[in-house]
Amino acid sequence: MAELEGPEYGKADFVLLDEVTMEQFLENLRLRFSQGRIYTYIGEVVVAVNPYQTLALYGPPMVERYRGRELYERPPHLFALADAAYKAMKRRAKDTCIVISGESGAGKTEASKYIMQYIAAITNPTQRAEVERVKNVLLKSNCVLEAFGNAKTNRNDNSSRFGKYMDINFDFKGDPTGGHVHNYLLEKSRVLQQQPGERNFHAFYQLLLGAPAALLSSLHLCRDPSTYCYTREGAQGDVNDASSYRAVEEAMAVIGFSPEEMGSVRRILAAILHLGNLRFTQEEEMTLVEDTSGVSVLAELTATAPDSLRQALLTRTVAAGAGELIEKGHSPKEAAYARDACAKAIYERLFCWIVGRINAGIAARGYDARVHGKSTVIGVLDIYGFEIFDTNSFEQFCINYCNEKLQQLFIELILRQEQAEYQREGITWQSIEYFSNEPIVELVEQPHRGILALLDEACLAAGTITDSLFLASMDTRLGHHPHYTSRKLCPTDKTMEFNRDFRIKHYAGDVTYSVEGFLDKNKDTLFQDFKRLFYNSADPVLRAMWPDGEQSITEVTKRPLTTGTLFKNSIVALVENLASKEPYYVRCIKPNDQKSPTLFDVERCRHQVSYLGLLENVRVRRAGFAYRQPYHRFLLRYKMTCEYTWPNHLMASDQEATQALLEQHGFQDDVAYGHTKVFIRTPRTLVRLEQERAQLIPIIVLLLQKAWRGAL
Ligand code: AOV
Ligand code: MG
Repeated sequence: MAELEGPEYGKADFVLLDEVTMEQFLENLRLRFSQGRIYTYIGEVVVAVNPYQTLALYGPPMVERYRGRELYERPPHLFALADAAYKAMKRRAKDTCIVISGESGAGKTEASKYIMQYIAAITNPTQRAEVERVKNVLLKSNCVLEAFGNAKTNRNDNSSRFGKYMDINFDFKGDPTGGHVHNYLLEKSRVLQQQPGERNFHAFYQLLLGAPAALLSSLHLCRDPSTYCYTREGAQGDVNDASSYRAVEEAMAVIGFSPEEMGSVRRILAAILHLGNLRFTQEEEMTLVEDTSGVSVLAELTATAPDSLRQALLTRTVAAGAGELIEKGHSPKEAAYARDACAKAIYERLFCWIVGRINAGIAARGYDARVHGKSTVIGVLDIYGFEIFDTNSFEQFCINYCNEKLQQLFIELILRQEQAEYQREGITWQSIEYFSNEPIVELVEQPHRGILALLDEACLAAGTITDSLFLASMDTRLGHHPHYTSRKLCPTDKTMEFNRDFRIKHYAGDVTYSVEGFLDKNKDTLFQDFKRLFYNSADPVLRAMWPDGEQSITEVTKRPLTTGTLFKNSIVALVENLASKEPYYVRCIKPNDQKSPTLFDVERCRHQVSYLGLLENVRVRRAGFAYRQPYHRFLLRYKMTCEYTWPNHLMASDQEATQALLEQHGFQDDVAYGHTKVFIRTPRTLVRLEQERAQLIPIIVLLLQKAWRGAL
């Protein structure tokens, strides 16, 4: 179909498969992957296979090939999709969004960067300085967000540990005027602990391995990550850490972080590493910090008073009724818990502060809708993919729930869009059966009855409730649910532990979660003492991160929303936002678990094609009409195949001309005529038109050459 793609490259669109079977789908995917053709369409959806190698697909010549072209004029590519979204935004003033999904390591983040790179490349032809600045900040923001929000996991060396939705605003000329990043739940528990073989966030290793020696010593750090409890697991570092450090510093400067702010960020990172090394002991009734020099280093780095710091580490203030406050000493265990909670909180707030700072850098400046016209938006969603580890905890639960929501949206939009289009064009159609993941979404989020509600209930219950009691309450209340099970409900299943594990049948596979830590992570308590301490820091960045530190303990009576509920609310809002825009989809597939550029693991791919609902997607596309084109576009491409339309038709409308063309070919039974578009049911019809066209082109070229020579 598409330019330069012969049959040896397989089908550029799965809609063109002879039969829609899993085998044919996989064979086509494999064939194309083996030739470096990693993109294939299902109508307007791009299916992308991670090539695990650098392909020459993204340079300036490629941008030129796709700029302003229609989807089918060129081989399938992310650039074509980005261009389609851009055109919809520019020509029809539509807000659009590009939703990139797929499991961990499938290539979502890379795809999102190529899409942004393309949009940056095709905009601002007149080189307006402010637009150039905005584009630069948008592009550089990825580097900084990845340093602080990505980490090596056992699924992906550069795994996103937060969700990212980036809006890019455009003026009436179609040039970017600004943008905004929304971030979703950072996996902050990673600051404390990583599974074997994994690492903490890149930023820590980058600082340790990339910072100049003098800077490190001013932060009281040494190069070796194994010195620090929090970075011990991934201590070998990565070859790129040092060079990434410089790239991140440069990117931060471009975004507009001041040298002072960057200094604060480095000190905060260092403080977290030092904090992790603090140990507590008990002498008589008192808890003490083992190594007191640690406290003075921390006080220096956080610009706080050493005594206040020590006090926040070893005690907490509690309200004793009647507005009275008393100080309660920690046991060493409590102090260690508070230390870890503090480290997580600092990192999370640092990350949010960085996102806020990036947003300040890309906020649309001086944009006035009355003068410049309505601003339109392209949103790009790149979120953590579905994941299964050896041990899955609250974080995986949230991440996988989020992926369920996105899958649900995909199902709704793909159906809705098809139906809406047929309706708009006055065409009747027959709907296709889908696997609906609605029950799984409900299992998690239903008010009063879902897992998140039961978790909140357990968190609200007084003192004695434990993770395993929470599990027991799920077993009682959700035991009947077809997508929920646990060892108690299924005693013979030895892959689960009694009183610890439960399992959800997700759309993308079964995941066993360990309930350990669920209550704690959901409550996410941080003692007010720390907040107040940092609020009083002399470091303006650290101080700005704790606006809630001003409250006194007696004011902090209202229970804050739990992590699970906050996350659910943010994802529900995200899905609503996406649904309000014209969506474009990239469905990423991970070809193997070895990161090999040559291995196409058929079973792994089969599983992904199946749960992503790609076959159903093809069927829906084909059940109705495989192809649709506005009449004038259709004629532009095929008018040469009919004497009534070549070189130009004389009929009353493009629709009549299209009708004449198709009837001359005998295709009248395979088409329907909508108000503005022609709909073709079977791909074969289009293939035959294409063949005819391909045969005619050399003749026409010859004729034109003759005519040209004659004219000379
Ligand atoms: P993800 O975003 O989908 O996983 P990434 O986009 O980080 O996955 O891709 C993982 C790795 O695959 C990258 O670091 C690259 O090495 C390689 N890769 C992906 N796409 C391409 C491409 N188009 N060309 C070359 N290499 C590629 V996660 O964030 O873990 O859900 O949570
Ligand atoms: Mg990612």
